[in-house]
Amino acid sequence: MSEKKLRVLSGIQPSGKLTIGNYIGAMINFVALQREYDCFFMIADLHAVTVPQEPADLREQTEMVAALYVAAGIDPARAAMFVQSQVPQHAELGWLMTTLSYMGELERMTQFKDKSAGKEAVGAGLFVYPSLMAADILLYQANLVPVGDDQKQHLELTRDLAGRFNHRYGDLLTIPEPYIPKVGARIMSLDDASKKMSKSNPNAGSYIALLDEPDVIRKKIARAKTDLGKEIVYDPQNKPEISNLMSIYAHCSGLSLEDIQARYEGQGYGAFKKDLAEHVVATLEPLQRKYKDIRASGAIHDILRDGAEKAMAVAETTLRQVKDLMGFLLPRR
Ligand code: ATP
Ligand code: LTN
Repeated sequence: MSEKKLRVLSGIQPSGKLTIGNYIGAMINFVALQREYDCFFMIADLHAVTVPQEPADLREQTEMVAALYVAAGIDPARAAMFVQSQVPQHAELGWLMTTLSYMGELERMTQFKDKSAGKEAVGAGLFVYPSLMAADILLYQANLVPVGDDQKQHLELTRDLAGRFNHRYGDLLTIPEPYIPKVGARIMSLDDASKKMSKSNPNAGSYIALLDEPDVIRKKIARAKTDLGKEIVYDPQNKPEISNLMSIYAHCSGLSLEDIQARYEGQGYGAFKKDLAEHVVATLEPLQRKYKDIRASGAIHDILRDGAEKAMAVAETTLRQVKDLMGFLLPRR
């Protein structure tokens, strides 16, 4: 019996060097889901330009994210990998979703509040970012969206917009569910565990980039902030810094938080940090090797071309149905 596979869509912005937070919060799940779902993984370049990007950097970072997808284990034969701006239906449905969005609900988005705080000139793109993200998801009629915890609110808005569309114009759009990891959905900054680790943080010491050299990783972990005291216990409330390092440890070693706690009983932060650095280095080493091979092969361009073609076929079908229901005059075929 061949049942239709459920759909998955997600994306990462090429707005800097991908971090271990992107990896643990999102990419590991992309790789896990591709076996059972019909997957679309996007490089969200139209989202990245909601804050200024140097053109040469944007191009380089776009290729970098694509190669990291493959290096992390995304199989282009199973999952469509594509660049958002190469599938123009995103921009078009993005506009339609903007017209369906309310100012009030966009004003409540914490990502907008964080990214616009203290800025003199705030780009309008940053404000309507969630409407474009809704379009990304709804174009593919995605059932599941693997993301880190910080995107939960955007997913809620996507669900509201899909419901609003269906109510107003007819039942067309699939209401998506977020898919958020139980541990590691929110990896925090190494210099401040009250902020999420972010690739656009100007302090490179605050994140571990997936392509950081082993010695850089060792240094960053050695300098990572720790809490008062010296016990290795998982207690995000009272020991946020060490708890964050423990979740990274758990992901890179395969050990549970309890195992880690038991292993370092009676030992200080020094021994723990040394071992943590080696686990992170060992996790990233094969990924970095694969990354270099892929970049050197130049294969990424063909992969992205095929991915965009596959994505466009699905996206165009939905866009046409949306426009028809909304009353746009469609060209005769
Ligand atoms: P930026 O800081 O430039 O806004 P970012 O590092 O938050 O970017 P995104 O491209 O916005 O990265 O996010 C890609 C995916 O990685 C999303 O699913 C997001 O939830 C996830 N993610 C990002 N940072 C973390 C983190 N610190 N912990 C867990 N998941 C994360
Ligand atoms: N806003 C996301 C990136 C993103 C995305 C998407 C994620 C853009 N479009 C669609 C999931 C589905 C972020 O991680 N900041």
